[in-house]
Amino acid sequence: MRIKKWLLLSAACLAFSATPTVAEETREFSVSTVLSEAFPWGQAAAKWAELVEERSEGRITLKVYPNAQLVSGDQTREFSAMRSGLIDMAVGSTINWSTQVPEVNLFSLPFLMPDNAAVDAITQGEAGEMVFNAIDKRGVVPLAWGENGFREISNSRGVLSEPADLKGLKVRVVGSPLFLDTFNALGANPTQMSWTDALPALTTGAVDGQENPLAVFDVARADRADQKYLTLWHYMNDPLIFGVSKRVWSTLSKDDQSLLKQAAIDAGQWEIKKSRAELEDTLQAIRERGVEVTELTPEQHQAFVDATQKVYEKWTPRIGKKLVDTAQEAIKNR
Ligand code: X2X
Repeated sequence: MRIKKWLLLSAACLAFSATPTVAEETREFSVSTVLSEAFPWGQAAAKWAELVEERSEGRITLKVYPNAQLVSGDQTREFSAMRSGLIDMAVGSTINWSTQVPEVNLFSLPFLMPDNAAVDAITQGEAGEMVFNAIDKRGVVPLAWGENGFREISNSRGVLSEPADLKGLKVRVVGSPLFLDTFNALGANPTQMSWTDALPALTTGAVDGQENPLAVFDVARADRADQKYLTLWHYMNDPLIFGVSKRVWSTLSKDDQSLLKQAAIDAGQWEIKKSRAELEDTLQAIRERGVEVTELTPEQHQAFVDATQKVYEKWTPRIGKKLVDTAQEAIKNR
């Protein structure tokens, strides 16, 4: 009897050791995005999934859920959902994560980054590392940068070329408090709402304007939602971050962690390059649809910069003075 039991037990052990180890198991993870594959943002996530599938030889599948559907459209809850393990991974905007990670408000400081080189000086340098550390401390492992792009303002009312033109303008902004301060400083009347509600609100005229990168304006056909006037003021850039919930990360082997990270870096670089390269054509397409595009003179630009300075006074302590200084220094030396 004893021997029989022993034999059974060893057979069970053998069977157990013959099952695949964690590293060899096939696994599927959810990846949240706000915008679908019709937009560069969704394409960044799709590329990540494609590279991971290829490099893991089908062992790891990233299933992309666009339109913030895993948080019922409430994009500002994406980060906390990832932290709590409800979402495994995300390619997310710094704007949408800013309520949980105050440091990423850095990128929303008005007119901080004048050009792509300024964006890269932050993300590829010490300031970028500080931002990644802040994200990591809050339960998400940041792997790589992508880009939603410079956000430009559009509206249905008329040409915007100086702060006075924004007076009383009802502008849809994302649900991040810094945006209220920026648009209040400009005399506008900002309203927070999720992206899902933005187009209907523009279409019905509940709001007059919105701000988003050109690619988003173009693909979402904001011109059909009465957005006839577009001002290229480049007031902020909206980077994307590829992130993984720590709960998931800790279950991965070192090799799989590196595989995911390298694939995210490659997908991010691919998407940033592609988005920037497409910008001219996108602008052309928008113009051809009859949208009146306004470019600012240096003086007009400066008037917007001056009008929004108090946002820095309020937000620099919240973001962290050292981080803001480091970013500004990097921009100066770019
Ligand atoms: O809601 C927006 O404006 C969008 C799609 O750009 C973001 O998620 C930040």
